[in-house]
Amino acid sequence: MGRMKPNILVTGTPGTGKTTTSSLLSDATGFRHINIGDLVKENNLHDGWDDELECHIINEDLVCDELEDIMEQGGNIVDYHGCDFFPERWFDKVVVLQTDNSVLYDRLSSRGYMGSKLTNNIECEIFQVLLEEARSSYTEDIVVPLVSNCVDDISKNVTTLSDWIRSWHPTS
Ligand code: DAT
Repeated sequence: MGRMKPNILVTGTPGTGKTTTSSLLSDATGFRHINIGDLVKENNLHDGWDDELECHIINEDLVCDELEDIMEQGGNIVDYHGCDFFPERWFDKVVVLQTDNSVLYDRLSSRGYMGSKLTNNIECEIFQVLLEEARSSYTEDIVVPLVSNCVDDISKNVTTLSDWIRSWHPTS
């Protein structure tokens, strides 16, 4: 039997607002917010620390194993700055948040990002890496880019996605 509630993936370059948006969407819908970065840390689903990229080396197989049963139930909002290693069948919608470079630059700087970590992320946004990754990993009609430049955008996006969740029916 198919799931009775949809699963949504919220992806995008770090700083585009994935966690803020997912958390508010979770409040609005009662869906479970799964922050992959936190899950990896809490459950040790990694192969150590990458000094250069300053992040955990995520073990994608362990993450997918950990989430399989939960995703099967539906009702999940998954939040991660990558999207190409999840099983395609998990998601009914893939949201790619996008932020203007200058706005993103300020956000990441105030988060303490500097040097190559800062420029790598800005380049990731300029070259629309996550949008490309989403489009090559999922069917085109479920991938939606959403602008996330200001607080108003967050509210709009949460409303759009809550409406979509409410109108979703198990199909097929
Ligand atoms: P992400 O999870 O994509 O890394 P975040 O939700 O942690 O991003 O947001 C990073 C910071 O930027 C945080 O201080 C909230 C702020 N922010 C995010 N999206 C925003 C938006 N659309 N307008 C204003 N501030 C935003």
